[in-house]
Formats: sequence, structure tokens, C-alpha cells
Amino acid sequence: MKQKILVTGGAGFIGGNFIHYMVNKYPDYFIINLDALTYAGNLGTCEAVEEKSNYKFIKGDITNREFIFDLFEREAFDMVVNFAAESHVDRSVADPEIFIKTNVLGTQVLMDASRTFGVKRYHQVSTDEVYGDLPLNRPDLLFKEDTPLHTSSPYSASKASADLLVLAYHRTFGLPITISRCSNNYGPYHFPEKLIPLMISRALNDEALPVYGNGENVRDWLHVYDHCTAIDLILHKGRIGEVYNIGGNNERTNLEVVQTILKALNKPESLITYVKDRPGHDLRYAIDSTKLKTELGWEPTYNFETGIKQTIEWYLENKKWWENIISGDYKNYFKEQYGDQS
Ligand code: NAD
Ligand code: TDX
Repeated sequence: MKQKILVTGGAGFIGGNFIHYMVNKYPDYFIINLDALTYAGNLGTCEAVEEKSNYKFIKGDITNREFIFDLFEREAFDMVVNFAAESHVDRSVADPEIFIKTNVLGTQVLMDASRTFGVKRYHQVSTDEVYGDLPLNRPDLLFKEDTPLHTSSPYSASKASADLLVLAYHRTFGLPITISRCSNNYGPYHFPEKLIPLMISRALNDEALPVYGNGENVRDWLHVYDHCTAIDLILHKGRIGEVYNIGGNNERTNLEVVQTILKALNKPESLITYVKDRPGHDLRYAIDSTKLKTELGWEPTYNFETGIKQTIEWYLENKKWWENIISGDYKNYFKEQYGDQS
């Protein structure tokens, strides 16, 4: 059946990959990409699908209620997938307010419009960070869907607040929702303020690689393509009202990740520079995706070795995309965030 799907935040990293995936996989669906084009949004990310007849870009802010209500009335969406967010933990430490506005109030506006105009599925893209962190010495512990929410940063608190609101809209108003909570994504079009693209782009320029603390914090890496296949399955087969975890089963310390990148690029480990730790830095994330695998049959196609190889190749072949970003406003952010430390 034909579907008209609103994808918010589609000029960002994961939303952009999801737009590519959906536009190509479902030629008879109509995909609308709504993005405010903040510092993290980049229309270059969607260039390859720009001319497709089943795709349209609209510039707009999810917190603008009047604009969003007009848009929903005009377009009569069947489904909404909300990726739009402020997504960088360090920025939330520097300035929490925009995180509450976009991530919490923006979600509420989208859900109010979804209720009013009878959207058949509202999907919220959330994160494993809502569960807080796990100890480094308990590899047996993983986040499950019923792990209590327990957040550390203004970013994760804003995402958890949004999740609670989404669940409340389901229970109170019967809004047909699903939520996915995934681990750290990596892959093409990842903004170079995040660990993996930051390290690749700086190593290629022979610049110092700022590792927070002792580099022993652990993240579970999920290739963005596998995240897209999971959301596709949840949208089409997931049960209304349910939360699904999506994880890569690829736990690595930050130091291991940086060393892997240096080795692949044939660059020296002397580029690694230890800098002051992130305040409130979560120790370890690890996701149990059993529910998604057993209920919906999801399996990731990448492991960390194949995924990081593909990602590094993409950054080598698409220098123009990230060099444009690095040479712009982002330069000032880097100076403020890292100062003279690197
Ligand atoms: P991103 O920062 O790369 O992209 C966010 C996009 O949202 C940008 O294009 C930006 O312009 C847009 N946006 C921001 N505020 C907006 C607003 N008010 N109205 C409309 N558009 C707005 O983020 P990402 O890494 O692609 O993350 C996408 C989603 O996935 C987020 O909800 C994030 O919390 C979640 N998530 C990300 C990861 C990860 O590893 N990157 C992991 C788990 C969950
Ligand atoms: O310069 C750095 N040095 C460093 O050591 C940066 C930017 C990060 N780090 C460390 C901090 C983390 O332990 O690397 C790890 C990964 O950091 P980020 O790339 O900032 O990701 P993280 O904080 O784990 O959050 C990401 O995953 C969950 C996304 O940015 C979130 O949007 C998502 O919800």
C-alpha cells in the first residue's frame, strides 16, 4: 500500500541515511524530508535523491506549531518518523536549553499534529543513553527495553523526557506510536564532531586526536545502514505502543576505536592526545536487541570490522562533503570545545 511518510531531521546523519534507504527501497511511497537545517543539517547529504519523484525537501522547524499544523493538514501523512533533534552530548553540556526545546517540545508538537490529523504511525527515534550507563567490569549486563530510565547528560535527559511523553500520548490519547532506542551509530554522512568522523578527518589531516579521560569508556557501535533496516521493520511490523532496542553487539573502548582508525589510515599513535574528560561521562553502553531479532527477524549486516572499513573508505572518497563542514562555522565550535588541549 502507498504511504506518505514524514521524515524529520533528514538532512542530518541518520535521518539522511534513512531518506536514501526509503526513497530507493519504496519507489511507490512518498517521502517528505522536513529539516530546520541547523548547524548539523546539510542538504548535500540528500543530493543523490534530490531529483527522485517520490521525494521532497521542506525547510522548517518542528517546534513551530502553526507551521507544523499547516503542513500536516496539507500533506495528510500516513506515518511520521522523528529523527530531528539536537544530538551532541558535549553541546548539551555547554547549552542545555535548545535540547529541551527541540527534543522535548518539538516531539510534543509533532505528536499533537499527528493526533489532530490522524497519522497512523508516529515513530520516535530514541537512544540507548536514556538507560544511563553500565559498569565497565560487568560485561554480563545489557540494556533491555524495561531497564529503568536513568540519564546523565542534558541530552539524554531530553531524549528520555521525550520518550516518556510519547508513551503518555499512547496511553492517554491512543496515539499509535513506536519507539526505537539504538546504540552509537557510525557510517557515511556522520557529522565530524562525533568520535568516529572526528578521528578520521583529523587523522587524515595529521592533527591531534582528542581522547577524553583515559579512553576506556565503552560504546556499542551500530552501522547506520543496520539502524535503517531496523526502523523499516518496526514501521511495517512493529507492535503499536512498543519500545524496540537496536544494538550492534560491537562493544569497543574509545581507545580501541581510535587505534583501529589510525591503523587503517597508516597513521602513528603519537597523534592520540588525552584531554580533560567529559563531565558526567557515561562509562559503558551495551544493548540487548533480542526483542527486535526474535519478534521482527532483524539481523545486522555489518560487524565493526566490515563497517569501519566501509566508513573510512566513504570518508576518503567524499572529502568534499566533510571538508566543507570543517572549514565553516564548525571551526569555532572546535576551538571552544577543545581550547588549547589538542
Ligand atoms: P544529527 O545531529 O546529525 O541530525 C539532526 C538533524 O535534525 C539535523 O539535520 C538538524 O538540522 C535537524 N534539526 C535539529 N533541530 C531541528 C528542528 N527544531 N526542526 C527540524 N529539524 C531539526 O543527529 P543524528 O546523529 O542523525 O541523530 C538522529 C536521531 O537519532 C536523534 O534523535 C538522536 O537523538 C538519535 N540517535 C542518534 C545516535 C547516534 O549515534 N548518532 C544514536 C542513538 C540515537
Ligand atoms: O573528541 C571526542 N573524544 C572522545 O573521547 C569526542 C567527540 C568523543 N569522545 C568519546 C566520548 C564518548 O565516550 O567518544 C565516545 C563517543 O562520543 P560521541 O561520538 O560524542 O557519542 P556519544 O556521546 O556516545 O553519543 C552518541 O551516541 C548516542 C550520539 O552522539 C548520540 O546522539 C546518541 O544518542
